[in-house]
Amino acid sequence: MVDADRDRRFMGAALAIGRRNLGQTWPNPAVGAVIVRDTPSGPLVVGRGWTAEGGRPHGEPLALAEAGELARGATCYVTLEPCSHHGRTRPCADALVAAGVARVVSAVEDPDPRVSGNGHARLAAAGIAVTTGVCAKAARRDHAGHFTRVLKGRPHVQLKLATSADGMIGRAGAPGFAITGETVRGRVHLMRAEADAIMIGIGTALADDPMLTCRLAGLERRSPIRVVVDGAARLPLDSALVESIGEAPLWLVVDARAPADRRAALEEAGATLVEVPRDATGRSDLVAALRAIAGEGITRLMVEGGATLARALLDGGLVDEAMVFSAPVTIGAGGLPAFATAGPEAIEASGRYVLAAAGRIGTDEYRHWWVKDWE
Ligand code: AOF
Ligand code: ZN
Repeated sequence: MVDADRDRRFMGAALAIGRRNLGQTWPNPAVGAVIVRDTPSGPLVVGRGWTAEGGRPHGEPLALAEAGELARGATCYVTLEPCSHHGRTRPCADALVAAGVARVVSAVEDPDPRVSGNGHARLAAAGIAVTTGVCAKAARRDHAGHFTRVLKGRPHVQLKLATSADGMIGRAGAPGFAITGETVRGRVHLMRAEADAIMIGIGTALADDPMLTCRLAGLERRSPIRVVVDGAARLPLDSALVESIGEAPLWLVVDARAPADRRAALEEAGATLVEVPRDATGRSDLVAALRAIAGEGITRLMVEGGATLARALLDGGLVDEAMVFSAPVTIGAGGLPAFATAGPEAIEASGRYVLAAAGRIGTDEYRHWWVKDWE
């Protein structure tokens, strides 16, 4: 196998294990590291590590610990530039040097100003052979939360939409009306598990009374933080969201419209209030809301509805990724249109997105869009 093929193959393995803790490492990125030694019978993986829940330890020291002495002279494949700053632990670059690693293959430079090229430079200065940019596009997408938070001061926004054949996302007076099938439901819960937080508008909260937790067997602990844009603090105390606060935190984005007694009651029930200004239309300022949420450490935000919030985020150029499921059903009279004024074709028509993947999940089709910035 030529070296470039081999590098891509092991970086693929590092990317796959790095994704294991997506949604669990905020405010840090979910990084994967694989340590590979040459043996007479071919390359052998001697250590694997991925960023731990809560963001520490980082991936590299965990992989080095597993490799032990076998790391000496080996190659480390890592999905993000090893850090060079002194946090609570020593920099990963220094740990790689101390372990005697001969070569480091890294996917992409870390945009964090504390690192940003210094990690690679530190390795090279210690005589380690450094190759960068292997599988960079895949790594940028996996670390889109980290990149967007560091570079834009807001979380990466992933919009999830499920529409009927006639472009509806629900039926008036039918709360929680399921458009897509059971297999898509599983995929959506997996997307929830890989998000740091999940956001909906108060209209959807009132109409559907959703819980927004991940209810896949074994992944219940991976429920994201639930965020409701609820400017006037209207969420009822007996809503499923408030009643399930013990399972996953609930944050409410409120503005000056929110009455003091409602704020106090919701806080008393365990919700966290995030106060933002109102925008020109009198609604909660979404840019400010995203900035505040990123300030709390959220890097990956999934948005599950409804049409008003989806439209506002799309119009604001704030959607980075969109997963659109379409079901072969027709809603007809009483249907709620996907974007209040337009269908998911608005994503395609905007010209801002590329189709990253499309296919079928169970009875439904999906189209997965990514903003062009990540090309
Ligand atoms: C790595 N490997 O697995 C991760 C990295 O607050 P600290 O000290 O944990 O540092 C957080 C920063 O470290 C974060 O902003 C990002 O730049 C980097 N994350 N780096 O070498 C890892 N998760
Ligand atoms: Zn590190």
